[in-house]
Amino acid sequence: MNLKKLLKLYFIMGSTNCERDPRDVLREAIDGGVTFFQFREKGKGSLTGEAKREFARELQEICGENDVPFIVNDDVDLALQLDADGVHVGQDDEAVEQVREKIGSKILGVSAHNVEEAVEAVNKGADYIGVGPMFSTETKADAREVQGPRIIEELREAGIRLPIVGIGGIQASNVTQVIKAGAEGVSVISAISYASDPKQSAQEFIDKMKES
Ligand code: 3NM
Repeated sequence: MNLKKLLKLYFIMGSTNCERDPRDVLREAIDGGVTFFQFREKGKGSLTGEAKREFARELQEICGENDVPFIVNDDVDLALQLDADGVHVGQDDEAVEQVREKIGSKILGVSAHNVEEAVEAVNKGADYIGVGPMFSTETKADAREVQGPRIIEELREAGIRLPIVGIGGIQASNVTQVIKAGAEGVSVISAISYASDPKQSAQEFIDKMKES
């Protein structure tokens, strides 16, 4: 498995991120070229307990049918129950080394917002780093100040070699800036989940990234 290649177009979604049936949105997004998927069930009105688990299972199945890795945000127990391909944690979630111990060789992604956090994530066993917000976003209520793609250049200059994905406010129109700054790929929620045509939106991302 080539993680760098798989991280190219990393779609993230939960039930509160779309207006249509999320299963259809995911299928269409994968048809358009999504290479990696994170189940992120967060925010007001999100599912919990068995309903969350069942929903996750359905999305996992769609990913499995299409050879797209299925990653669970935050919920390590759910990832283990479902035998997901990996887990993504933020700075306020469970400690990285503890998560690594629990998930063994599964993929481990960590959100970082500066060089210090990124170096620590690398040292504690992350497989890739999510860095943001690249641009202004309304999807994450507690997102930090916009950093811009420059932060990715800084991480590369600081010697971080791990795969990096940019996140936050990324659209087909600004994706090349993130790739040019040194990211392997981009993580996207709303530009795909709310698109009237998620397949076309994903295709646009792929086309733009081919040009950069
Ligand atoms: N994390 P959209 S920004 C989940 O900066 C998330 O770490 C961020 O959603 C960070 O693509 C963000 O709709 C939201 O802007 C990304």
